[in-house]
Amino acid sequence: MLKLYHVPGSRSVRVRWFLEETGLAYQLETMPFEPSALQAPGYLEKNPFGKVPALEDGDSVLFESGAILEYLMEKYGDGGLKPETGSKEWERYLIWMNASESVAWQVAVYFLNTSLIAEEDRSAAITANVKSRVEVVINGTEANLADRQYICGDEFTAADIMFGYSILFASHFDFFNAEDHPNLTAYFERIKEREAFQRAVAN
Ligand SMILES: N[C@@H](CCC(=O)N[C@@H](CS)C(=O)NCC(=O)O)C(=O)O
Repeated sequence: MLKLYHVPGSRSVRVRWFLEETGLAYQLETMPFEPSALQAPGYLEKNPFGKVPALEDGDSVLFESGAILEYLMEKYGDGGLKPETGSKEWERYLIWMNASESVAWQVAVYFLNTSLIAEEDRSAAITANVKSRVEVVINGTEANLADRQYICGDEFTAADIMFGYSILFASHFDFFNAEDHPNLTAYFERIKEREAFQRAVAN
């Protein structure tokens, strides 16, 4: 059976969400968000970066949330979560799958510099700089959602799992609101209504 190494609330939520959407059977190995667990030699054999998620499938071990989703779709069928190759939706799928861990993840630098590191080590210049960059990404997402229900089109796809988790993370900060970002706010509500999402974020 598939075994997912998981820290509640972390990026392993993406894999759990995918597994819940598709109904693939899995076993959850819940770990503490601590270097003693994530950098333990036994776990570094599964994810050499010392991060979650990792997924065990027999003698295969995968890491990187996007790679795991692609692996599961290729190996076990996509569960209708991948647009048809060559379609406009597929073009957006490729873009937003990748944007989820690149431009959208600049929010993490903001989090680091406003919460995680000691106050005396924080830089107002870095905070202001990254904030303005994240705002451009948020506005670009708002525009993308102007004429579609989901990130690639009117169907929910794995790109909504990847990007939806990035938006979940961004929602903990003051980056978007219903007045200035009605499309993104409605999208986020639509995502949160999904039962598979709700099961994935349950601890
Ligand atoms: N690009 C990786 C990022 C994985 C990642 O950074 N996971 C975080 C939790 S959201 C983690 O395990 N951090 C532990 C640490 O950095 O010590 C993915 O998408 O799987």
